[in-house]
Amino acid sequence: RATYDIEATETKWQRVWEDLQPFRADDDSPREKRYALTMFPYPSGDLHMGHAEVFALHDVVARYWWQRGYEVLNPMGFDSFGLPAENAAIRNDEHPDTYTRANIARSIESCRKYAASFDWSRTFNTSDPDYYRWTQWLFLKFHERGLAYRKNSPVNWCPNDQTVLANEQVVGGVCDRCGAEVTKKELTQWYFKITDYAQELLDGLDELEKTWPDRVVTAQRNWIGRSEGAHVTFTLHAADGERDIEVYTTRPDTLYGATFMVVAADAALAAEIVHPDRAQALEDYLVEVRKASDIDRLSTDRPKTGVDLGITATNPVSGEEIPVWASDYVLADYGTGAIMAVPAHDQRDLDFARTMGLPVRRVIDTGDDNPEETGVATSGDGTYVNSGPLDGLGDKASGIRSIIERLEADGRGSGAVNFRLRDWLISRQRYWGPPIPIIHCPVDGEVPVPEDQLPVTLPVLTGADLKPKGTSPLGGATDWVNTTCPTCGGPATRDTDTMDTFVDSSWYMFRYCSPHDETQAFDSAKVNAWMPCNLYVGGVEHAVLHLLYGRFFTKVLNDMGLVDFREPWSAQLNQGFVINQGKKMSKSLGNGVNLGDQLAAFGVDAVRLTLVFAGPPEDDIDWANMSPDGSLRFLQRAWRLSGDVTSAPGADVSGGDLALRRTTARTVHDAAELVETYRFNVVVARVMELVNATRKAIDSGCGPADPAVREATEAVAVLLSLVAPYTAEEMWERLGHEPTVARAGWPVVDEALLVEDTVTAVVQVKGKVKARLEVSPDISEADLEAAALADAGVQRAIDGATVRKVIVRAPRLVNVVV
Ligand code: ANZ
Repeated sequence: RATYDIEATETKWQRVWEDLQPFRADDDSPREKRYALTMFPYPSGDLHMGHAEVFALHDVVARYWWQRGYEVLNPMGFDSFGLPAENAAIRNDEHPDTYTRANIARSIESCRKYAASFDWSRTFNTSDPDYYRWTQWLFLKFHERGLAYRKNSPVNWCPNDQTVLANEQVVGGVCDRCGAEVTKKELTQWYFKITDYAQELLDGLDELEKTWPDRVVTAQRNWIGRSEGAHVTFTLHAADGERDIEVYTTRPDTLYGATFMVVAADAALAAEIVHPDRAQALEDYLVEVRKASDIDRLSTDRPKTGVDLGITATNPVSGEEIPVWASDYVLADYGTGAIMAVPAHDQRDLDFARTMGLPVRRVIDTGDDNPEETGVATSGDGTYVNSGPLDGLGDKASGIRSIIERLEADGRGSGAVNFRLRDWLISRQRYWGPPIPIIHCPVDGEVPVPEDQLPVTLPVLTGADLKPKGTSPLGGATDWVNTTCPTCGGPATRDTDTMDTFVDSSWYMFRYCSPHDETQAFDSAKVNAWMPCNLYVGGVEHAVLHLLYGRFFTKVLNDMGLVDFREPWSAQLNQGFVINQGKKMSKSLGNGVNLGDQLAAFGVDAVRLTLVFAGPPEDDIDWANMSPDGSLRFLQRAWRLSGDVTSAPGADVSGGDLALRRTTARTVHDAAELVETYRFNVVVARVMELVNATRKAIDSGCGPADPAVREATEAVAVLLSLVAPYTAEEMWERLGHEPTVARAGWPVVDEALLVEDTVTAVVQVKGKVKARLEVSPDISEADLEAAALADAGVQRAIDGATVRKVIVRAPRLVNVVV
């Protein structure tokens, strides 16, 4: 059997595409615009199976849009700042830029071979000074608006690696890289005030819910973590006098059951209010507390620890005096950092009460056994007891309302909303990121670098200079650090921190709209013309941080008047993982699949087709169960059709074989809907069916000269161009057309071919099928009834009896009741 030479074909078409540039997006095109964005990669090596999957899926949509006549923006760049490049540079004693650029060059080469339809004229790297100049400019704009600020805060600190760790990097109190015991350290850090937008970020999800994956929307809602409750003020009797302290609670209605208070042990408040006799105990306890991560601290099954602060507070509704404790299960930076403990109805409070021998008082009778005896707090609904004026009430909402009203009347509290979302810590004490464009002056304080002095470029440091030392490596570049104050001209120093890589990726989608603009971050008119992105394809691991930060940036840019929309990504699709033998690919398991090897063995098209055909895009793909060789056989089979067609291009198809024409029309019609609903695997299945039908028509039906065969084969080529671009080009050429099939246009479907000619109507008499009639799909109820009653078999079944009722459901069913 004839086959095509994979390697020669790939080389041939890469040259043609290089020449024709079929995917270059024209800002001024009169066509309707579509923006297909896929998450840009981190250039830590060459492309791998995961990239192959996401680019193949993404390309189906981008290429489909071109075929449908849209002007498509489908850009690609590189998220090139960050730790891997820096660590590689330390290892190899080189500059991170060297490592980064080598990987980017390889990845671009691989993307080209892979025939991803990216517009390479718009590519950039976030580590290019031409890009990070504008990242710095955006920082200054945020600063101007009070959205970038510095504050002291306790951060996780690894004394061995001399670096800050994220909460996720502290496992069981030790550093997950080196095993050293992690401590907390107070550091001055830069933050973006994302909390100003908490409510709006939450509200926006109601609309996005319609077009974003559920798991992403849910993850964002949980992360933002809105809760409603109240602030309640207790009077505290400290050794040096009285003071008010406020707690945040979601259950103000349980106030009569508050039998003690707990203050976060590491909050400044604890040290301020502790009785002098208990100060040493608190001090000792804090040493232990600093080792735990927030995740550990909030865990319910962790043994409770704490210190009695030796003072009391007065409950604002009952007047009761209750003891005040410090513990680590209360977090310093959530709510007010202090709680009223209601052990009967909150499990962590109950565990604490039982450990410390504190009283438990039930205030809601839920019908369950008493928590004091069972050790299980009851959080359900019930009737209030031991609660003064609330006693006997059975409704939580009124209970909450009533207590809040009372607190407000007494000036001891008010209704309140709380968010779990914290401000975004953006400073890093590392080298490979955009320097924060601030100058510290002993006279003028924090002075923004004037815009015309941007970018603040990184000083060139290599190898050992980059090693983490506890402060930013930039601090060692003395010539760079020492500068003059833009305000007073006196000696001053540069801020030595760099920005988190998530800052770079929060605005890259805007930059693609005018990537080479040297005068501004982006051209607003162009951005407004292309955006919001019609589709964003990428990994679900970015469900929270990246996607939330990008939304936040968009809202700020809208407030600045720079863009006319408030959400950057209208629709979103998350692909699954490519796994092998049921497990995630990993070096230690030795089950990695090398993309280059697969491409060499089966060709680009077969690998792409396999990934698209594997199942719904969201599902994981187990490469061990795939058969790229089967994909290759199918592609060759499709390709052979193009060699068999004998009619000329442009042949009149109207008289062609009707059955095949109907199959073609139905396939093309359905494929459009299937692509739009991301059921790409079904598109492939339908193309396979069309290939089979065409083969049959050639071999044992109307024959290769029938124009319906050409029509079908051309449709196969265009549909395959979404998934297997090389095979599709070869077919198109053999069918006598000029390249490129990628821009051939979606096949025009004759609507008449989609209409079913007849449908079968079933006629029942006394519940038994007595006739089947071929009728028009749009037959009226009256006509169908008449036709049914005229049928000889039906008449025989009625056999002269009186027809009592005829139930007609046109066009499929008639039921005769006698
Ligand atoms: C009394 C109470 C009674 C509570 C009850 C719950 C149930 P969300 O929904 O997450 O906002 N809390 C408040 N601040 C805290 C902090 N800094 N660290 C740890 N826990 C804190 O949770 C709010 C509830 O978590 C608050 O309502 C408080 O406990 C606790 F039957 O107050 B509650």
